[in-house]
Amino acid sequence: MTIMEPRKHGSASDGLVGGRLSRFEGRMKITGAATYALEYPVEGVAHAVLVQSTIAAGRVTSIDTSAALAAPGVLLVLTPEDELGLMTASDWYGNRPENQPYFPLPREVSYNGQSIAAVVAESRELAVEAAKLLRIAYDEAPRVADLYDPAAGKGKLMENLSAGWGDAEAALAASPVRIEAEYSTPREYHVAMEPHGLTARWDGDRLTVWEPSQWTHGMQRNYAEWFGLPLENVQIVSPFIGGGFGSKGVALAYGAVAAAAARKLGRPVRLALTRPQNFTSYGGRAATRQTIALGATEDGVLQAIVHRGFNETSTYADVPEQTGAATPILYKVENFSSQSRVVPVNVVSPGALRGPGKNPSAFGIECAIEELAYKIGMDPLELRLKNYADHDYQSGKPWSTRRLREALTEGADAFGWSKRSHAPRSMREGRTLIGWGIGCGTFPVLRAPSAAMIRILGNGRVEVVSGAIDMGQGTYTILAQTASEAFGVPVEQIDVVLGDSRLPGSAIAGGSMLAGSITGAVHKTAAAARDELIGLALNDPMSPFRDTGANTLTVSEGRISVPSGEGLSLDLAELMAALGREEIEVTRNTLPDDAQGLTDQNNAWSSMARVQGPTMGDYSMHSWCAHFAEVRVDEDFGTVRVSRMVSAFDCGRLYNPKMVESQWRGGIIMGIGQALFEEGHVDGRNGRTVNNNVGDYLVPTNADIPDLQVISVGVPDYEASALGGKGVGEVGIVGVAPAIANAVFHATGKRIRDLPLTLEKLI
Ligand code: MCN
Ligand code: MOS
Repeated sequence: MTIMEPRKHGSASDGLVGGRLSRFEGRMKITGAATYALEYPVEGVAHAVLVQSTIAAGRVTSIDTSAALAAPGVLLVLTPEDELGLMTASDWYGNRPENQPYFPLPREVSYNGQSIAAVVAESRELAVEAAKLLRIAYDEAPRVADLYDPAAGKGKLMENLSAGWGDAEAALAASPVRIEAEYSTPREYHVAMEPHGLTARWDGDRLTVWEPSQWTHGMQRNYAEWFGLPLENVQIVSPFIGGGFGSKGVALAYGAVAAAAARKLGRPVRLALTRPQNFTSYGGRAATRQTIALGATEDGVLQAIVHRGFNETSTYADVPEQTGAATPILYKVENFSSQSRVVPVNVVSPGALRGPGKNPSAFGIECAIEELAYKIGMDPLELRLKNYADHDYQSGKPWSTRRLREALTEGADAFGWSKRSHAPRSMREGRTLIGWGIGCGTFPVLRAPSAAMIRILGNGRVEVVSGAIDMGQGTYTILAQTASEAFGVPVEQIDVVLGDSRLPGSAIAGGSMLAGSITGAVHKTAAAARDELIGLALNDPMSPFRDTGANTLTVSEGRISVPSGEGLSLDLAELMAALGREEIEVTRNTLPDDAQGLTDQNNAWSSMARVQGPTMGDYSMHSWCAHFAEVRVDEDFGTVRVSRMVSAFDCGRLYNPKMVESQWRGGIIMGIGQALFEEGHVDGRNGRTVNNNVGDYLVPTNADIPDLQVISVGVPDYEASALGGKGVGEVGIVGVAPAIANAVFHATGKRIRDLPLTLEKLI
């Protein structure tokens, strides 16, 4: 458990909700003072390394472990032969198959790079050396390489992800103007700075896991179910995380291997994935293909959208990357049809990567809408405004708040869009072609229950305590601000304790739902703690306020006072001393009244079962954005530089605009990477990810990133969350790639429909 003490920057109001308080764990992270999962000093720790399959499909027929076992310092070798005694855990929604054993090192090989063995030794180096001595024999089977492999077929229709209204096919056929094209995105990876790994230690039948986690309570459940333990016997410790981007939301096979090895050995085990293993031990964003057909009138009124999407998935799980997620809600359209299919190929199961679904979906529809604009000779901004959706045509519900019009118009003003000349290749400086493009983005508001604890200590400090996590997005900081405001205590007097599954339950830091959820819980708890303190001050026989005759008190700037301002006033430490109290502890949660009895045990926050989607209520609730991109393309070499971006967002109220601007910029930077560089290359001979390292899998560097201007056009949305904010963490990436692809078309006249926009596609 790490206690974070906020330090104040700038003005006094910076410490309240809406203030620009700086991330107070940032300094610890960049100076090395923050302890990451693999750095915990754990006595007697042994080191495990994974051995991964070199074929993409088939079976392990034998593993000769004799040489490895005889190597110096080797303690244990695990192979598919070993019965680890694990059971399959629940899925995200808390559904658990009965009596289904779990094999984290399976004999059946479903992809190249699948873990099939592990070697544990006294040091990591000894384990690495011994692992090379394993003799593995396979029975290889034919593999399906990717979405384009003829053997892949058309996949499986995901009925629940398909949508339709009106008569899209007929309306399309009757439309005077039509466009139809296929858009595709490659395999993309999270590449969080901190690689995955863990340290696992058993104390009798209690398991402690130091592992970076976006969801301590969810992962606690994973481990408990694998090992058949009561939830309270498992502790996940994760106070600092070097980025997750969706990859650290669930416990993964390597975690089961490390914990099982620790149990077998009776010794703590540390397992650090190599960077290449981070490309196959969990999945990134699935490759997608989608066709979009738009029908419109000659003056640009959309008549129909027909969307057909495919994404690759593994051969053992149907994981959707929903290319039809943004398509139905960005524009007003009376006739709509969308179908999504998953296509099994020999790859690790894809995962959630910042803006799952919405991201590739926006790439399709936002490119298509500009293709339509050029076809009818209309400004793409005007076309978007002309087809503005006044409500959600999919659910039929009104928007809670939707300031996408403001995002488009204010973004356009800040960008100088009116100076654009419409024709492709019409803006240049010498041999540099200049292009401008727009991409809109959206991300749903997800709501989940959370709990929090407030502790008032004898020394007058106030602790905010939650099992929620901070992977860099600012949870520590906004919770200090929330408690400061609700309690009436300056932010410097508040400590925030996060990142441990023993602490009160919290929503996942995923789906951009944590901030709205956990600020609601802390706000409620801090207000309750303040009321409890006032109650004690008024009623406790030892309280000096008993003599004042006051029937109410105020708490402000950390002082509790009679309201007149002239009577008795004590600071928290003085009051706690007078009351003879060491500590006052208040816990609350945001479960509805009829569900207050729920706990971890029955899925209050350790599964997604109680997460509410964007239309589970009277309104349709989403964050929105509009990106304006300027690119410069070298006419001779085809190199693309993003030279300027302006992005305007509606994310409701901002709890901390400084954090939010960083979140938006972070998303935009990832979007620039997606547009220009990112692509998992697979060796056609064996299905291996070739560029499985940060040297070859290109992500943007500082030199690739221009000035990024971000603008907030949101208004508080109290349908979306208790404090009026909508999700921030993911919407920033959504719409960036199409804005850049559209700008590249404007610059060059070449329409590239498959990401990334590399130079060989342009020359
Ligand atoms: N915030 C705010 N006002 C709001 C909403 C959010 O001030 N109305 C700020 C807060 O600082 C909050 C942050 O934005 O901590 C993100 O809030 P939210 O949108 O609720 O997202 P989560 O806290 O649930 O974080 C997860 C989200 C996701 S899903 C991915 S993926 C992602 C992202 O956050 N991964 C990240 N941002 C990341 N940022 C960093 N540094 N590292 C990652 O791995
Ligand atoms: Mo974010 S991809 O939902 O962790």
